[in-house]
Amino acid sequence: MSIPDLIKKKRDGAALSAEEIGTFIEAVKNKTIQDCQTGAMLMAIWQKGMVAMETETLTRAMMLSGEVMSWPKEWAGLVVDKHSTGGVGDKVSLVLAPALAACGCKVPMISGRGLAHTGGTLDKLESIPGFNIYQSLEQIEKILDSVGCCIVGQTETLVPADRILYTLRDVTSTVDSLPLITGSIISKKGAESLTALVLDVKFGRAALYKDLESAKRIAQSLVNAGNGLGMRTGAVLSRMDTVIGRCVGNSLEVMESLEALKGNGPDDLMDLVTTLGGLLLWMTGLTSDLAGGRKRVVDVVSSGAALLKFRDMMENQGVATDKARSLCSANSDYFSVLRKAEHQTELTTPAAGWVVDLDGLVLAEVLHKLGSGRSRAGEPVNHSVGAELLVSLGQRVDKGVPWLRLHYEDPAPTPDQMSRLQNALTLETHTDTHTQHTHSLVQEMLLPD
Ligand code: IUR
Repeated sequence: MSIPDLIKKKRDGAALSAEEIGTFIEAVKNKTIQDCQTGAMLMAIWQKGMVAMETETLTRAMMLSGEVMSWPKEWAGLVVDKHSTGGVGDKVSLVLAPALAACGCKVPMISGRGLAHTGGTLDKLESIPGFNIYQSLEQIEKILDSVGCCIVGQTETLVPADRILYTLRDVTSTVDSLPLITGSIISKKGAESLTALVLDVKFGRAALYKDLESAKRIAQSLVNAGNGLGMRTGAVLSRMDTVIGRCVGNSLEVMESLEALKGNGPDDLMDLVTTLGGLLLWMTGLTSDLAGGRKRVVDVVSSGAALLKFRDMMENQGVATDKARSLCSANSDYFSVLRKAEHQTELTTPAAGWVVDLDGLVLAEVLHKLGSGRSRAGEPVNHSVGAELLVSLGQRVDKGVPWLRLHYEDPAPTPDQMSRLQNALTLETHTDTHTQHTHSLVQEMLLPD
């Protein structure tokens, strides 16, 4: 079938066969299709959608457009990864990858950069001087062999069709399509030849998906495609309204992750890490149930084994030994290695009361404007810009106590930005009506059949 006929078929709402999807992806990869035709096909898919089998076929065809990793046979059953749809203060990967390596898994974690208000794991790691996220497939295998985990950027040879399609989705308003998002995310995970994959699909005001229902729809589509490609795939639906942990901003989040690996992680962060890690350990069969998986993750953090994996990963990815060791030492002076912003200022509580809300989206948007994130791919970020929450949800506070420490450089926050930040805090001043807020982020899970 010709490309115009394929576009017409999808435009008219029919399901494309495996052969037809193969023809389309092959043409994208070989650049024998015009961009306007690809754009038209993307719009047809956006409008008419795809049934589960078509989505799976699209995902497989995209995966096969480039190199598919192959691992030593002794690693069979051990290769795992996770994907998050993006959050504020989401440093889960920095704790989870070394923890899973300490449990005996192989974790070729391919991560992304921050865009708009959400942070990116690669930007966080690049705030560590010397950390090199660019590693070849050979180097990835070498690091996995000696350490067990690495966190790297997308390599040129994996899923070339996604790079082309993503660029065109961006300029044709077709990013937010269930089958196209599924194909993009799962094809890249499939090319890692994983045994098991866990997805952290976030919902809430600071997430891509604002409500649980839409998050569940995408989670189910991702889980179906992942399992269809032969990876044991599960998903966790987690709340994203406030901040995960206490720090937002690249250097500050690395510092908080190191504290977590030293056993001092905030409860909400550790709950996510142990749930996602526990699920993966269970799906690989390394533990017989989720509770056992969670416990293994808790144990490797408590024993310091996960911290050592993080140290070894840093050293294998270019960080000087003295710097890596200094960051991992007890009572580390983090800012002797990580860059501290030139200025700090504290915001104080306007009244006494209970902390009932901290708006993570407002915080992230202001920090983004102050340079912690980027608006266009390729822009530099200021790793030192960020904020530390000095209070927790549910905490009783007096009037005039510091609740947020802002780290900034140039530009300095404007009066309007300072007032937006102040309004991110909601206090309940009628103490007799106060009810204790629980803060568990995990709402639901989708497990493989
Ligand atoms: N991340 C991806 O890798 N692909 C997508 O389409 C989206 C996020 I949205």
